[in-house]
Amino acid sequence: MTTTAFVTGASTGFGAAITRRLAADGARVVASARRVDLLVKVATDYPNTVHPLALDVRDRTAVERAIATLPAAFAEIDLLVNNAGLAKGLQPAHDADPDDWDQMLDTNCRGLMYCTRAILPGMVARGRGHVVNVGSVAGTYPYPGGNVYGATKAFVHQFSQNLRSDLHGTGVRVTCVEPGMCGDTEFSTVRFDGDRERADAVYAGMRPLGPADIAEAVSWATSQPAHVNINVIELMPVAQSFAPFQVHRDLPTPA
Ligand code: NDP
Ligand code: 8X3
Repeated sequence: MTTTAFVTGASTGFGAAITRRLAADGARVVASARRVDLLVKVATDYPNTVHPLALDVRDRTAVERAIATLPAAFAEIDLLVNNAGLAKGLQPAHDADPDDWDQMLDTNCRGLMYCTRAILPGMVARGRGHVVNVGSVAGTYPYPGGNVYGATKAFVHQFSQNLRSDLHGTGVRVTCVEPGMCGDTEFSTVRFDGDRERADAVYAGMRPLGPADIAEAVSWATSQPAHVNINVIELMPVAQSFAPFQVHRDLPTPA
């Protein structure tokens, strides 16, 4: 049976790679994001297979309308990949811009909730389906300046686990994919408001993951036999690992 997938944030980065990979694997894919010109470029390579859809996931009414009015060939979604998201800024909480915080919450949490809520009923009614949420290592491991971004990804992790509980017995599967540093996307350029030099410096002198690695994880998790649920996939580049706790030492050194 042909899978019908709905991928958010499909215009660049992970979402474009996931769309291409799923289409190459034989799925029909609704590729959604705000920049429809970029979606059309992806769709051009997969005629009749990738359906470009202009959508801002923060707009609940638009999400509900878009799901309700999909062309018949794309209407019965078996696989939702909630990938749209962003980090904005790296300032400590006391200096951060509250508008950046709102945008991260609205996109990474609310947008993901809206798409899930709109698509799940069809999956439950058909007794099959798979929701893949894109979290991050930032949802588990804190780092300076990660404040709200990391918190939104902790939400994505826990929402995914709670979905599994709600969907118990329905046949619908849920996976949270939690990558570490990944290059060749717009992630850091967006985080630093278009400052390419600062964005490139994040990946200087190391080999990050690439979007194809994330697409591979999604393809693997969604191609397991129907009785297997991959709960969480956490992946990092070999060049990234853990640091010790930081310790602030401001007491006088004993003589
Ligand atoms: P990109 O910036 O390349 O991709 C983000 C995608 O989200 C774009 O397609 C963008 O499309 C879309 N998007 C942003 N806001 C909205 C919105 N309001 N409505 C609809 N689509 C939106 O970054 P990545 O591919 O790296 O990131 C994808 C996901 O992976 C994000 O959730 C990110 O947090 C997560 N992640 C990234 C990591 C990394 O190191 N790169 C590591 C771990 C997780 P458009 O602007 O056209 O709407
Ligand atoms: C992005 C991963 O480590 O850059 O979610 O915050 S990290």
